[in-house]
Amino acid sequence: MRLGSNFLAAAASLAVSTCLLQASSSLAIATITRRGKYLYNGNDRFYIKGVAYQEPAPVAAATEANDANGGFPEPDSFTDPLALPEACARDVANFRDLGVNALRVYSVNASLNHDACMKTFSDAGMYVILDLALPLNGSINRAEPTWDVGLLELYARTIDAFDGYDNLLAFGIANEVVTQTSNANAAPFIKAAARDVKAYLRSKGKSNILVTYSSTDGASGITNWRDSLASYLTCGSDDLSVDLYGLNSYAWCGNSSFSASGYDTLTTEFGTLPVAAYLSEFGCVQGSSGNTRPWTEVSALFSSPMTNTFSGGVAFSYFPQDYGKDYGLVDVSGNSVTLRSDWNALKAQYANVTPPATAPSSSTPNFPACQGPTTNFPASQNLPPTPDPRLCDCLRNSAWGCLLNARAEDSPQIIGTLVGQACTYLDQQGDSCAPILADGATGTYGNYSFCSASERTDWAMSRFYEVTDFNPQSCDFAGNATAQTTATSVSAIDDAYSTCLAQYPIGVHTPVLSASGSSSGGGSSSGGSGSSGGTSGSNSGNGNGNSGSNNNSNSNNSNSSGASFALPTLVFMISAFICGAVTVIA
Ligand SMILES: *[C@@H]1O[C@H](CO)[C@@H](O)[C@H](O)[C@H]1NC(C)=O
Ligand SMILES: *[C@@H]1O[C@H](CO)[C@@H](O)[C@H](O)[C@H]1NC(C)=O
Ligand SMILES: *[C@@H]1O[C@H](CO)[C@@H](O)[C@H](O)[C@H]1NC(C)=O
Ligand SMILES: *[C@@H]1O[C@H](CO)[C@@H](O)[C@H](O)[C@H]1NC(C)=O
Ligand SMILES: *[C@@H]1O[C@H](CO)[C@@H](O)[C@H](O)[C@H]1NC(C)=O
Ligand SMILES: *[C@@H]1O[C@H](CO)[C@@H](O)[C@H](O)[C@H]1NC(C)=O
Ligand SMILES: CC(=O)N[C@H]1CO[C@H](CO)[C@@H](O)[C@@H]1O
Repeated sequence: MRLGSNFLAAAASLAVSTCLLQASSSLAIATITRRGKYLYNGNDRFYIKGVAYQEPAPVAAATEANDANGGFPEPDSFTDPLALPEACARDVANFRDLGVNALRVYSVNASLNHDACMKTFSDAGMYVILDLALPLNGSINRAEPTWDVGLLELYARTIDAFDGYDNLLAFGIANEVVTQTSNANAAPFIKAAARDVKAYLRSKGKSNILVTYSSTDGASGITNWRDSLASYLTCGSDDLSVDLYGLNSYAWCGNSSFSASGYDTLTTEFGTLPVAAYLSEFGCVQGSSGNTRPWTEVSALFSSPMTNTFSGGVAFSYFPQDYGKDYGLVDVSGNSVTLRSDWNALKAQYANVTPPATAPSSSTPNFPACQGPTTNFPASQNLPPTPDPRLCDCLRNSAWGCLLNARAEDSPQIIGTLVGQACTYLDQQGDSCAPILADGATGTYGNYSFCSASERTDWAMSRFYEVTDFNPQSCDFAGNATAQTTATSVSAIDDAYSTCLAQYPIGVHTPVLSASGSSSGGGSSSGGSGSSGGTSGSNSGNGNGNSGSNNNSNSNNSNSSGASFALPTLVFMISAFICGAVTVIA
């Protein structure tokens, strides 16, 4: 277990930290830091030599609306690979054989125990790059993007569960959310997530953990969205930028070359990024199976000039897939794992690389000023505020007079339908749902747009109830809602809004979770007036993907991960970490 120098500075952290009680007899794994464009282990550059590690879940059916939004077929469930100690023990021997130093994991369940797997991998010198999003409504929905209290609390719970592990290299805030110009309006929400996750990690004294985003690949050049997104998520200042920019790239197929694959252009274009970059997935499959991949991109990726821009990559994927192209490096039958023929090719390529240990120049680039929006990348530079569950709780308790019943609250479908209905009714009254709508293209964020999907529905129903003079029938919604005994007059409601907004001003701040540790959830809802059918986001799918997505509405969406930057390390090896130390210091 290592403690960074900033550990003692842990400011008031409201989260309960994970307790790691096992004494570690082995040498602690080194802390990796970012300085400028590069990652370091001490004074030597560090390269991610990774493999993706998540058993695929079945893909949910695609919808037309989803297709229209540039998404991918994605699973709607997941298996947490870091909560299966026997599988981790089985696989670590293979990872040693392959010569990797990092695993990319797409979805975990924060309430399970991860001590055994994380220690198994740490002892083997392997870092984990962990995406925070989950399938379905656990990720930023590219079709109806928000950065809301539900996602914030989901991410924070996962951070709390993992930030004590010494081999946790990076947290991913989203994977492949933006996939084309038409959903570039999701970018402000991704960047706000990076900003808030970084602030949260800082508040916990964990700013050594990197924050990363993984983008799908796209056409090159500033007139396309690929480079614009990379610039967008790394401009402005360190506080706003991801630390590690991931690109899922399948451009090098078979025995391609640096120039034929377009990696030459990529290396030049991403060369201007002020932070570290890596290929968060690579391993093009031609035909239906990955079995014949020569993995010749590895030698290019780990040598100059690519090393001037990139710090390694993650081969996709350990586990086989039973849909689409099969990117698996192994076959699994029951508990037994068989290596496929391209395993040896990847192993030989990984064994052969000797990337430069020193950086090409000692200069640390400044964060460039942000530019845009542009026609090809219509994302506002105005970011949404930090979701504040305390404000939403306060309003729910005192200002909103018509609330969803418990059963409706648990159903993303009902929530989606009802918010659509309520917004239509409000439109008919000459009112509007603007306070719960967020628009990343114009940079307009309603005051309550960061509340959870169910709370946004509560707002809409309550507003309708209010503008129809508290007519009991206005708060029925086919038996899905109940009028409250508070907030029964316009003046009481106005007072409650004033009080809550004064107590919890809307803006950018270190995230604070709700006292209960979990917001009243709710799938993401459609929110738009007149629209119906709620849903929410999905998750990581990369076109071959691993993480989840959502089925009942328009998503085609994905998620990702995040990380923060590095401090020069002061590593203390401590044989036992006293559970609760973080909380005590806080
Ligand atoms: C997803 O949608 C399809 C078609 O609309 C449906 O058949 C399927 O049951 C849905 N899956 C889930 C998990 O809701
Ligand atoms: C996480 O695991 C708990 C305990 O097994 C389970 O109740 C919960 O549904 C799981 N959450 C997710 C998102 O899978
Ligand atoms: C790549 O080149 C090697 C060596 O020339 C050859 O054996 C292999 O078949 C080629 N693979 C592909 C996919 O073209
Ligand atoms: C709640 O709303 C849904 C969706 O509009 C509707 O199907 C259902 O009948 C309503 N009432 C109850 C009690 O579920
Ligand atoms: C939004 O909240 C701010 C305070 O943070 C307040 O000044 C403003 O009037 C609110 N806007 C609306 C439309 O309620
Ligand atoms: C997803 O929806 C469920 C059901 O409404 C809710 O309990 C959960 O909190 C939501 N998750 C997020 C991250 O918003
Ligand atoms: C479910 C799904 O894959 N949908 C689509 C998402 O968008 C891309 C690009 O428009 C389509 O090719 C996918 O079929």
